[in-house]
Amino acid sequence: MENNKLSVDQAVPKLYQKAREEGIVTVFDRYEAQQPQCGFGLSGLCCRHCVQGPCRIDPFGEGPQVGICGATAEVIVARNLLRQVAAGAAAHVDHAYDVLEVLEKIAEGAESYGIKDAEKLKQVAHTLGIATANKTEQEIVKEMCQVIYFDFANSSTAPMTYLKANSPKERLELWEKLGVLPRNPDREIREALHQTTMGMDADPVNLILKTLRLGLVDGFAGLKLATDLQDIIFGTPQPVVTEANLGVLKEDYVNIIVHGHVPLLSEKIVEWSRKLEEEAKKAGAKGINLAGICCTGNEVLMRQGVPLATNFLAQELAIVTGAVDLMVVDVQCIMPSLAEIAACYHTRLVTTMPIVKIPGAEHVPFNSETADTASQEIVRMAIASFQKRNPAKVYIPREKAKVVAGFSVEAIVKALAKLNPADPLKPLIDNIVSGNILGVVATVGCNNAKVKHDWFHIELVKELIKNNVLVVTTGCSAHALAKAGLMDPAAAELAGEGLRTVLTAIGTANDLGGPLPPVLHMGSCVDNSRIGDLVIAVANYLKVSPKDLPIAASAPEYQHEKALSIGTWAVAMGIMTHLGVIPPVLGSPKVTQILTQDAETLIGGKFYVETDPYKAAAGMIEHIKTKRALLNL
Ligand code: NFS
Ligand code: SF4
Repeated sequence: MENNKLSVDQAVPKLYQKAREEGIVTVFDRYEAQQPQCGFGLSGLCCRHCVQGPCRIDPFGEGPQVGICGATAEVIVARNLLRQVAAGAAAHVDHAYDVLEVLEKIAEGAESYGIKDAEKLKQVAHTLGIATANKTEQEIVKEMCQVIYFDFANSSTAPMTYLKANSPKERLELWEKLGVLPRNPDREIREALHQTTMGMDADPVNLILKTLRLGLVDGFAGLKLATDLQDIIFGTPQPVVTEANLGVLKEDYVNIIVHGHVPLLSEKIVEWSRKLEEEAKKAGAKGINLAGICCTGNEVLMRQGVPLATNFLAQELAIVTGAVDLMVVDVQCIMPSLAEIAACYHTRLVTTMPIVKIPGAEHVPFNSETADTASQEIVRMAIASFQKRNPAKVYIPREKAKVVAGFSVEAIVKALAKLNPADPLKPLIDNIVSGNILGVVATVGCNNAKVKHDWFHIELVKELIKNNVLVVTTGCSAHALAKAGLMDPAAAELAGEGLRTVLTAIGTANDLGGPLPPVLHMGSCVDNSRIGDLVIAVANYLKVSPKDLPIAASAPEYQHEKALSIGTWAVAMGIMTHLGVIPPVLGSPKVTQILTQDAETLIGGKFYVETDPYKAAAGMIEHIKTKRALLNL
């Protein structure tokens, strides 16, 4: 691929060039090798749900219009989408469940983890209706685990407790009316797989309603549950100052990269990297330097100030620097190609989870029992690896940007309280009402090899902030914006005048000596629940539904099934959700129409597909203005 088409991140073409010279194939090359991609797959018109298939529907009406069993384009597309959303939800729920199991172990007295945020523990307990007075932390945790486990064991038709406890009444009533209230999350995922097997549901509308239900499973049993429990165990993020991009790697330090998603692993690697610093010095390094890739990078950035190395699409290039002594991974978004690339350098790739093994990587089993011993072992492996580094192969790009991050809802409220201690949300609302802030857009999700790396995220966001739209962000979108310098308070100068005034007022009230950055980093992809919490808080404050707010969400460069399930949750919440990559549904005009049009009347939110960042920004701004007008703003 031509160097200037790869990425707007300047570290990428340099490392890509290095990879080429060293004969290493990366995601960019493999993407080219896949061209042209199959039109049936792109439009969602291929079914492999039984072995009579694969069946394909001809979108141009000349070839077959039904599969061998008689399934139509509408059915095949709707079934495929439901399966993707169910898979995304499964990933997040499994993540949350892993954290839940550790929380239970803490209550039983396990010592590898503890409770860092007792306030959050109490707050979550209250939300679940658990009294906390005169109870020890362990007692509260035990009760909380019981309530949450009940959701996973529930065999009745009662809706999920965790969802009921955390949703606005108006939404609950609507979801009930539409029949999309999820019961036991595991059962919903199982049922979605069943419903989409051969000879099952042939009603696209029924399939889409189930998709919405799986979106709610994702939002509450996945995102919200994971974030809440992680905050309890590891602390709720507060503002941190750090840096982003591969320039954070250090030549004379042991460089360890954490990659994956669940902070159970990455937090322990942070802890042991700090504790074993002396051993690294004895081995000839100046110390241990940690950096993160993908969402676990966001987790340790938000709570520990660990710098971001890079995001999804450049994960291989981190290794191509030749300066990474060890990369340790847990689950999700880990390219299998990493092992082959690591083998070209001294880099050790370490897998840790029973469900993620990669031939060529070393495997160190990590769980709540082995957490400390395994982490020590991994950090020591990195120190040993440092001594084998080949300086001739090292190239660390200089690119890096200053990042101010750590904006949990709690941190945002705390910052706003400096302006109005009695009523912290009021300054935010007042500025929305006055038009200083036109509205709020959340940019989330991944990189996708189909899109010039980081380009859509950055162009879209620059356009939004210029028009006084406050941007909150998570996931690999947050990485992109961080690397582009948009989380540096200095970037406030790119914001429109109204937005800049607000950012400066909040920054000054908080003694920051300048404005807040125009883009607020709210965390990992599961932390999209923080955005959900903020939306609900503002809606409750104004006594309206989330669907009435001047807001939108966007996944400009998404690739993962998780992004589809998150997007479905956002739509179910009533939020217009932009997709910058065309989802595989265009093969069904009916499904496309429901998702992009009818959904709005049904539930208040809809998908908005636009592959041009400037048009997408304009579309979202127009949407925001419409919502403002409806609120008489
Ligand atoms: Ni979200 Fe995170 Fe990145 Fe996409 Fe992957 S890391 S959970 S899925 S690629 S944002
Ligand atoms: Fe073909 Fe129907 Fe089997 Fe799908 S389920 S592969 S459409 S026969």
